[in-house]
Amino acid sequence: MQLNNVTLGIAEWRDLIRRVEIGEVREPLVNIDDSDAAPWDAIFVGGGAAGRFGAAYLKAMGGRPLVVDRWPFLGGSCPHQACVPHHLFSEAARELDYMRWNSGTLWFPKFDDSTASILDLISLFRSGRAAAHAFMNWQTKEQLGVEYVLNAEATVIDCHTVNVADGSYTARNLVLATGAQTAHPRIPGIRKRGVFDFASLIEDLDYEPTKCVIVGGSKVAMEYGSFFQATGCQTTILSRSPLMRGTSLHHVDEDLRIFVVSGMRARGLTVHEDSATLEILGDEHVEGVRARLADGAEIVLDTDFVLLATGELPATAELVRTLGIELDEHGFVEVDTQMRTSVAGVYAVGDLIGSPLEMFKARKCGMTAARNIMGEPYTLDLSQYPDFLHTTYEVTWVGLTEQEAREKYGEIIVIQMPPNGLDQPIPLPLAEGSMLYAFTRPEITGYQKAVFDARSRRLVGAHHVGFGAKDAFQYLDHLIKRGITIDELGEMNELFLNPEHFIQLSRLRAGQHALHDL
Ligand code: FAD
Ligand code: KPC
Ligand code: COM
Repeated sequence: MQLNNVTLGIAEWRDLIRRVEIGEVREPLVNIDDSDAAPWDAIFVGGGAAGRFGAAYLKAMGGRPLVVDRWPFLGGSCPHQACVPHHLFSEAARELDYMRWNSGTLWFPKFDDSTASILDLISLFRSGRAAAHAFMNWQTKEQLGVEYVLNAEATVIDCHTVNVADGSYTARNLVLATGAQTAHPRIPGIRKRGVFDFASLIEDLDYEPTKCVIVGGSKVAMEYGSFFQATGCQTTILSRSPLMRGTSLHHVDEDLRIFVVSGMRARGLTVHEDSATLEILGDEHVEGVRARLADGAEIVLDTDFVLLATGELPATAELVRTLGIELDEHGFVEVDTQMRTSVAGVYAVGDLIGSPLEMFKARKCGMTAARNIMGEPYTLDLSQYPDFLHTTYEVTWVGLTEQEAREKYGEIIVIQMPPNGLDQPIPLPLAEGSMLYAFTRPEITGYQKAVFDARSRRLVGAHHVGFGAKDAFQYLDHLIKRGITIDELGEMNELFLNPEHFIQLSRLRAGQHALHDL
């Protein structure tokens, strides 16, 4: 279906995507300007965050990109199965937590979790996600002027050629951007009905789970587990390593970790760290999970719902076979800091190249590939970035942990809230999202810590559990890279009451010639 000469509005895109999804439209959705004889500078294989942003950047620089995606929309897994549902679930988890803690007080009704349904929220997401899909297609075509073929599987033939249902395309360069999927562990019984990963959960769940076991300790495990538990679905996490201390998360401060994990337990989640999942039990449908705990004891957990959250891997077999590209030791495509693979003219971007599996990285590697293809050398620096996850809290961090900073700088100072050594819990930190708790349950308002190199007086790490500070960490990351000091922080202007109290707490110490902890 050639769409280049027509302008589809959001409603028309939604309808077209729906027609593809119900099987009414099967052909590729082609947005290519046939009158343009210019060669393609790059074909982006996959139009998720990495491919779409790479193509948009390359186009903005005056190049001609083509994006191919097997789904009938651009944007990839983010609006379809990943970030957007995750944020919907995490917001629900937070709301439910709030309703539960405040149940029967002030104007809050007695909380009844029988009305909180996992299936309802997934159905709500599924029926609404096409709005984001439609916008991605509209923005990419009408505003960004990027050409694409959707609803079309791409097969890479060689380093210049990609076959798509409606023909073959050649370009100066290829940018591989095909993403990653849940790596299914080898556990007997894993194919039973009732065992999901983040993608099949969205696509296939058709019953209300009554109990849940999560295999794995990733961000997805913590985020989805917190949501399931908040709906009243008794949830157990079986994690091979301590949560937030596995290989996938970096720079997690131990005090922050303890606040987060004990907060999950306080809300009724069972977390078995250092455990092994041995078998998924049941006839056709899952009925239980057998596991070995840290102390060696074996247990059987009754459940009708298992979520696999053991991390992700890309599908690379075909790319290795046709192109001979090299993989790293974890199975991701090996690239240099300019996103070049081992094959000349072939770039790889996004989840396909491995950690961190995050949007900023996916989009920025797309941009990096585009700039290098267009002859403007650019290297992607991933040595420091801000990170976050949700439980019923928002958890954010950037830079070094207290321990890492002590090892690196020797002399450091720590400013934290609440401070150490209090004889009873205080309602701090305190800001929007925790004001009611301050007067009812001061111990759950949050936790935060800033770490400074005592000699240079520079901020080297910031850590936060609470609400509303995620945005600040995007900018704190930048300020840390620019070397912001405790003195400069003290000169900033807080919007009191502020979610993270770093500015005013810095001001309480900045007058000291020799800095002390607070
Ligand atoms: P994808 O978005 O997966 O895009 C790959 C594209 O390639 C797809 O559209 C696919 O259809 C297409 N494709 C694959 N093979 C072919 C083929 N042969 N032919 C044609 N097309 C093909 N990150 C954040 O920063 N914030 C979050 O809140 C967040 N939440 C997340 C929640 C969950 C549950 C998960 C799983 C991940 C989350 N992430 C989050 C990570 C984020 O979703 C990914 O890092 C990001 O989507 C990766 O983008 P990508 O373009 O590399 O891959
Ligand atoms: C949630 C959704 O619709 C994805 S849209 C991304 C919007 S933006 O980052 O402003 O380009
Ligand atoms: C956002 C998808 S949901 S993309 O990164 O804008 O393509």
